[in-house]
Amino acid sequence: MDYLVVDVAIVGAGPSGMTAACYLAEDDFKVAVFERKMSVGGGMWGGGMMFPRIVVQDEGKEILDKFGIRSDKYEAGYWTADSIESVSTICSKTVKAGARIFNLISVEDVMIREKGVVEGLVLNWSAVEMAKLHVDPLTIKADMVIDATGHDCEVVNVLLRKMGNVLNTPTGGIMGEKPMWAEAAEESVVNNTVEVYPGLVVAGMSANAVMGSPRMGPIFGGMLLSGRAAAKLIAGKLG
Ligand code: 48H
Repeated sequence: MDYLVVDVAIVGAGPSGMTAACYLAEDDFKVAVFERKMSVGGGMWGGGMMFPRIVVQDEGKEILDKFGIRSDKYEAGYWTADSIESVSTICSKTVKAGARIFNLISVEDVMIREKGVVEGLVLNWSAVEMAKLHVDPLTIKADMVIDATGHDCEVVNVLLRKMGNVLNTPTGGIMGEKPMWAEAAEESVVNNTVEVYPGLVVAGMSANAVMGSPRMGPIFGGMLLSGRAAAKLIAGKLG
């Protein structure tokens, strides 16, 4: 009941979603994160090909340091960190900063009314979704929403299904994720962290999928930097 109206609603508790949540909560915004799975962390637990290490570049290390995650220098410009320590620490700091994470909740739709902007989310239990039960959902209201759902950019997908090609992209639609190119992808993911539709910001892999940029494998610095960029953009808008 306390989270039916929030400042920012974030879909997906992967690295980009939790990082955005942490920065926004530290700035005293009321933040709810909705995560379909039982566990938070998205694709970060598995590191690179299930070796439990993530790689970050110098800029990404700033965020590891902020969270207090230990890292080792691999070579000039690149650092590695334990993926389990990374997820568990980011989660702990995010919750302690005041963000509320709701796991086992799936976002199935957006709320758009007279103003024509995204002003909330439509939620259901993940168990209902998995069992394909015909159970009507509930809504929550948010000043801003972040799609941090990873490769599938699910919130943007549902928006397009309902509203047509209305995005702030060259075609108005989803440009589609491009093949692996780590260096380019890491740079573009921060630039792609934008408001793609009024009230809806994309972050993390969702940003690269929507804006037509490559993937980057186990380099996770961009996910953290994109989460921070989304928080900064929203803090600037909401004041
Ligand atoms: C509730 C949902 C819904 C929904 C999805 O995939 P993630 O880890 O996302 P990012 O963008 O923070 O990080 C991406 C990274 O893990 C990755 O995949 C990389 C770097 N890949 C590079 C490459 O080359 O492959 O987390 C997204 C989270 C997950 O936990 C989902 O369960 C959750 O979002 N989610 N939650 N409602 N409709 N859709």
